[in-house]
Amino acid sequence: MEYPGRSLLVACLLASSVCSGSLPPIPKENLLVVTVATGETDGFQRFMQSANYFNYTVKVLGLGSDWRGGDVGTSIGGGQKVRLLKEALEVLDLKDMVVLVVDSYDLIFSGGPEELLSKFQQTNHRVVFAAEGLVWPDKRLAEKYPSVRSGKRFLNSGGIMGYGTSIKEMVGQWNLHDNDDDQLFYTKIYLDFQQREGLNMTLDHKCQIFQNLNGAIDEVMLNFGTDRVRVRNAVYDSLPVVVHGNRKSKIYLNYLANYVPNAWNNEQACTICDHNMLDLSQLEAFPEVLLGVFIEQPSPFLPEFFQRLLTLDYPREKLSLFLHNQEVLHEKHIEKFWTEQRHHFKSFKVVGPEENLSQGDARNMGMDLCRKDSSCGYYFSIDSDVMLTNRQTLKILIEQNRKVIAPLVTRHGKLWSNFWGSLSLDGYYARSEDYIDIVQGKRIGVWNVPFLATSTWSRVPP
Ligand SMILES: *[C@@H]1O[C@H](CO)[C@@H](O)[C@H](O)[C@H]1NC(C)=O
Ligand SMILES: *[C@@H]1O[C@H](CO)[C@@H](O)[C@H](O)[C@H]1NC(C)=O
Ligand SMILES: *[C@@H]1O[C@H](CO)[C@@H](O)[C@H](O)[C@H]1NC(C)=O
Ligand SMILES: [Mn+2]
Repeated sequence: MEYPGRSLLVACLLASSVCSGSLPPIPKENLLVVTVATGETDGFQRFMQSANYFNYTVKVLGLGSDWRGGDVGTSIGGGQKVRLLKEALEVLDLKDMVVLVVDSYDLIFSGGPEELLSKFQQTNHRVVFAAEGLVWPDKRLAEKYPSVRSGKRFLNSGGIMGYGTSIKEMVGQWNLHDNDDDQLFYTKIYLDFQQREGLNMTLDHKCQIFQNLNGAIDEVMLNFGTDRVRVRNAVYDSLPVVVHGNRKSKIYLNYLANYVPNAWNNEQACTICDHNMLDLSQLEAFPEVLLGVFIEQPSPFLPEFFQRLLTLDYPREKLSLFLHNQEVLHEKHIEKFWTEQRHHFKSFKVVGPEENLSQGDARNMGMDLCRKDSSCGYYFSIDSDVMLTNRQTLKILIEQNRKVIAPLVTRHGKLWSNFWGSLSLDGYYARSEDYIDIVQGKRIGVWNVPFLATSTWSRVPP
């Protein structure tokens, strides 16, 4: 049944500032999105994909220049971002403009410009920063922060939104070095009462606009719609527009970005999986693949496991094998396999239990073999308790044309079972923080490997 006022009600829900009767909405054309990216990393492409989906216009600063802002993933730095922003704003006409400044390697959009502008207006401040529950980089500043009754207390500079003239005034104060810390710079301004009032600054304490994921993973969930997926903060009952994998939450952002904003939906399943595929038939030769096989525990049906491995549809002379066996009881199976099959592979290396290698060292050794061999195009890691049920697995994986595909690393709390990737020079596997380096900024697709069945792996949706 239709009733009068229904459509007005819907419009009010979408942009409640219109309904509060206070201010006219800010036109979309007045929004300027700015980010700094020195290279078009996978993370950057993911950011742009989400921006394009919502028709954001993004101004990218610094492309092609050298990064001199330090290693922001693990230590302080990032000042170069502020310098480039300051330089850019100096020459722009900012009258009536609203500027959104965001990171791009570790950030995606989950909502569109109208919603963003409306939520910004509702803050009733001229400058709004993202907020987080953990203070960084200087813990000693924690007590200087104004206390909040509920919500996140500390500033995060991965997301800043404000009227252009105010943002310009704020970053105009920058006179530090490129490797000084951007977040510390903004924090000091915010903690200065005069400046905070003068610039009319606030933090987005309840994640209406910005969701920082570090320390907040338990607060967020995915909301599946018919054609879109959103991140919802269940603590503040909000639908943040910007989602940021700050600090150690980058893997979790990778996981969310497997769905948000429309990478996966209930109707079409994965909508981006067939983007940028590789056509194997167009290659002159099949690339070489190193298979890393890990027998880290007694495994029933090991001979059957080997049989399945041999049925892989791939030119045998392009396959090398690295096998780590931790179990004395399996030595006879491996001996037989090795005797019968080693000549059919390009190379075949076994590391047995007598080497007393830890699991992590063994996995690193497998990857290193590939990394140090320039003819090794891809690395495929499989555990002996995994059943390979599709003979085309290698070909399909190569056709996906992704840097890293790992079905299990995206599962919270469960880091490792199978791993596939054409290795770049920047990643090592270890069950430590190094692990983040492997996947940082790279796309991981659970959907990419629907043909690997393991005892522990389950498919989307989560
Ligand atoms: C973006 O713009 C295109 C073309 O104008 C339009 O078809 C599409 O619906 C817009 N997307 C969103 C999310 O508004
Ligand atoms: C910020 O400015 C708005 C008007 O633009 C005003 O209503 C509000 O009270 C100001 N907030 C603070 C904290 O000064
Ligand atoms: C194997 O390594 C572990 C830990 O590195 C050590 O405790 C153990 O004694 C070693 N065993 C043998 C047989 O060398
Ligand atoms: Mn960031």
